[in-house]
Amino acid sequence: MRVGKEELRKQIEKYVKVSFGKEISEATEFEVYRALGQAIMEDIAEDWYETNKLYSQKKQAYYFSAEFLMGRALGNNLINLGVLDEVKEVLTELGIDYNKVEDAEEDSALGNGGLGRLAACFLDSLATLNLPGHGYGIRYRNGIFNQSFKDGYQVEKPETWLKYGDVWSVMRPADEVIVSFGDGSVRAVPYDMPIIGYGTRNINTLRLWEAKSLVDLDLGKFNQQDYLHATQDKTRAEDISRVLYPNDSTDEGKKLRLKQQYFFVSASLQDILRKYKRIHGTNFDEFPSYVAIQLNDTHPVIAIPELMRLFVDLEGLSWEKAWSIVEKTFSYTNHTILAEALEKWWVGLYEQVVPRVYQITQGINNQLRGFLAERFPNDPARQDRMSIIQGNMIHMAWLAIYGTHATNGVAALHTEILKHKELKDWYELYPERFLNKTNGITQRRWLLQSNPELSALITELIGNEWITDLSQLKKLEAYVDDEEVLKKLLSIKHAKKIELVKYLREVQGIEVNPNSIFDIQIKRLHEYKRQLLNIFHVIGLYNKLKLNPSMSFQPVTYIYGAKAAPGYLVAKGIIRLINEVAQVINKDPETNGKLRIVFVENYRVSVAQKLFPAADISEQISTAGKEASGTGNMKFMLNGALTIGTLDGANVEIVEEAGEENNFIFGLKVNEIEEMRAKGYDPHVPYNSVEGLKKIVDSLIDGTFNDLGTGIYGTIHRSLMENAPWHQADQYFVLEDFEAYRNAQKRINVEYRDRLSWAKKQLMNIANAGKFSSDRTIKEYADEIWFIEPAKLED
Ligand code: 26W
Repeated sequence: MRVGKEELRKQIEKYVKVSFGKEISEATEFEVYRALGQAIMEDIAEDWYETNKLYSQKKQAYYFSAEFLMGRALGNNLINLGVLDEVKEVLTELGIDYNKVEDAEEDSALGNGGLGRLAACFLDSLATLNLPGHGYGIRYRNGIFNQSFKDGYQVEKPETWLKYGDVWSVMRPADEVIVSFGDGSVRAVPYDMPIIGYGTRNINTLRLWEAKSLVDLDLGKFNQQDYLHATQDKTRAEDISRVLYPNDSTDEGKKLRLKQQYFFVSASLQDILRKYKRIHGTNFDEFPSYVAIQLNDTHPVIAIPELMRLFVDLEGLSWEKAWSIVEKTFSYTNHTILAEALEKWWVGLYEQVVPRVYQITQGINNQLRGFLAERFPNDPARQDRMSIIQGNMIHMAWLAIYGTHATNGVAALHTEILKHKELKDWYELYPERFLNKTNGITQRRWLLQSNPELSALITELIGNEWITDLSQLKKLEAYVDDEEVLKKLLSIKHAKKIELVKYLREVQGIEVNPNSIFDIQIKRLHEYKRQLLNIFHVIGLYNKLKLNPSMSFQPVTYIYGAKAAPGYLVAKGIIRLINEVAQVINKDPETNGKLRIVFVENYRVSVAQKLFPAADISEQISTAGKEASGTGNMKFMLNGALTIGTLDGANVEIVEEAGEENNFIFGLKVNEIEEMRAKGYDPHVPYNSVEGLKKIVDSLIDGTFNDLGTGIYGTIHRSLMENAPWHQADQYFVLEDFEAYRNAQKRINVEYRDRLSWAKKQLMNIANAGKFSSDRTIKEYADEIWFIEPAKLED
C-alpha cells in the first residue's frame, strides 16, 4: 500500500462514513472490514490498471477452472501489500481488534477441495512471480454448502457469501458478453478480483462470470398478473451461476452443470478473442504466441470445440487452420484417476444444450477416427477405445488429450500411473504430450499468514528470502543439532496448539489437552482417503485402553474435518460413525485423560489456517494409487507436522525430500495392491487374523454403535465384507492395511515422547519443504507448457 498510517486511518473513516453513514467509533467489525477492503481497492486501482496495460503486450496464460477456493482475502492482501503491521497499529489506536475484523469476512468458497484450492494457490504464485497469468471461472452465488451436525449426521445449509455483496470484486459491465444455448441466450457479466502479488506492484486478475437474463421481466405476463411466470426466464438464466456442485469425484452428468461449464468457457473465450483482436487484429496466426489456456481437469474441456466454433463460424478460419491453433493454445491437467470421476456426457443432453458445439465435437471425433485408422489399422478395438464419442457418450478426457499439446498429472507417481495404465493408449500415441507437474502450495498463506510465529523464527535464522524462494528453507538443516532452536520449534508448536484449543472451546464447546498428540486428518470425506481406517484404529485403541488402563500411553487427540458430498451415503455414514465414536469416548471417564476425538464442523480454508500449524501428525492414508497428489500433506509438512502416510500421490516426494526416517510410512504400495487384486483379495483374512480387528468391524452391526435406524452402518459393513456387482469387498484395503497402520501409530506414540528427537524430525520436514511451493510448480508450467515470461511494473 502506498498510503501511510495517517492516510490509512482517514481512508477507513471515510469509507465507514460513505458506505454505512457512521463514525468509526460506532462501526461494527463487519463495517470496519468493508471499509478496509474499500480502502485497499482504491489504493491498488492504479497498479491494477498499469499491470493490465503492461501484460496486454505480452503472451498471457489463462487458468480455466470451474472452481477457485480462495478463502478469505483481507489478511492475505494486507500481507502481500506489506502493510499488515501498520493496519494492526491503526486499528489498535482506534480501539478495534484486528482479529475480529478478520473474522468478519466470509470465506470465498467457490470450490470443493484440492482442485479448487490449487487454483487459488496458483493465482498467488502467478502474481508474486510477475507472470502474466489470470483465472477465469464462475461467480457462484452459493459456494460449497455450510456443514452442521444433527445427531451426528451431516446437515447441509446454503452458503451465502454474497449476502451483502463482495468488497473484493469490481463489476465490468463494458465487458459483458452473450452466451447462447440450444434453448436461448444469457448475458455473462464479469466481476474482477485483484490478485495481489507479494512484494511487487503487479496485480493479476481473477475474472468470474455471473449469468444474467436478457430480459428482466416478461411484461406481457406481468400485465396479465401472472407474476410467477413473469420472472421465470430471469430465474432460469440466473440459475446457471446459482450454485457450486458439491460433488468432488463423482460425475453426475447433470444438464445444469454442462450449462455452467459451457457458460464460463464460452464467455472467457469470447473475452480473450476480443482482447486479442483489439491488439493484434484478425490475423490469428500469432494467437498461440499470445494466448495459453490451461484446462483445470475436464470441467472446462468444452472450450476445445467452442474455440473451434468461434474461429470457424465467426472468424471464418478454415477447419485445419483453426485446429492447429487450438492444439497449440490449450493444455490439460488431470487431477484424478478414479473411474467414476472421469466426465462423460450423454450425447442427447449435449446436443440439446449446445447443438452447434455438438456438431463440431463430431467433426473432431471424425478427424480423430481417421487418424487412428491410419496409425492403428489392424487394431479396431483400440480405435474404438480411443474414440471421443463412444456409443451415446462423449468422453471429455479423450477430447482433452486430443485437443491439447500437453497433458499433465499432479505428482510424479500419478503421472506415471496415467502414462502406463489409465492413459496408456494415449501415451503410446503422443509420448511427448505427457508431463508431470507436481502440485505446490503458497507459503504466503500457508506459513507466513497462518503461522507468524514459525515464520518469525525462520526469518530470524535464515533471513526472509524464503517468502519468495522456498528452497531457502534448506538452510535450516544447519540447526538440526541446535537445542535452542529445537526447543523454540516445540514451543511454537505448543503455542499454536493452545490457539486451536481456544478455538475448539469457543466454537464447539469441547475441551482438549494441548499436551496430547494432535493427530489431524482434514480433507473431503471419501472412501479412498480412508477416514474409516483412522476411526477403526481409534476404536481399537479405545478397546485396548479399556482392557489395559495402566498401559503406557501418550495422550492423543484425533481431529477430523471433512465435508461429504450430499448424495454420498457411505461418506455420510462415516461422518456419523466418527461423531458417535467421539461421543462415546469423550464422555468415558476411564479414558478421558488419554483419548479425545474432535470432528471440526464446517471445515473450510479459514479453519484450515488454524489446524495445519497446530498439528503434530498429518494423516495421509489413502489407498496407494488413488490420491493424485494431495496438497494438505504439503501444508502440514511446512508447518512441522510429521506424516503418517502411504506411498501415494505427493507423499512419495515428501518423504523423498524429508527422509522416510523423519515420517511414518506404512501399508501396501501400488504394485502390491495390484498383485493382491490379481490374486484375489479376501478381507476375511485380516478380519480373522489381525488381533482386535474382528471386534472393531463387528461393532458396526452388533449394537455397539447405533445408526438410529438408517441402516448406514450395515451398508459400510457390507462394503467391507461382501462382494457386490459394482465393487469388490473392501475395495480400498482398509482391513488389509490396518495392522501396518496400527504399528505406525504405535511408533508415533513412543517416539513423540522424546521431544528433542521429535523436534529434529519437525525441522527436517520444514527444511525440506521447499520443493512444494506453488512458485516452483508455476515456474514449471510457465517455462514448459505456457511459455510465458515475467513482466514487472517498476518499483
Ligand atoms: C465431475 C466430478 C468431479 C469433480 C471434481 C470429478 C473430479 C473432481 C476433482 C478432480 C477432484 C479433485 O479435487 N482432485 C484433487 O486434485 C488435487 C489437486 O491436484 C489433488 O491434490 C488431489 O489428490 C485430487 O484428489
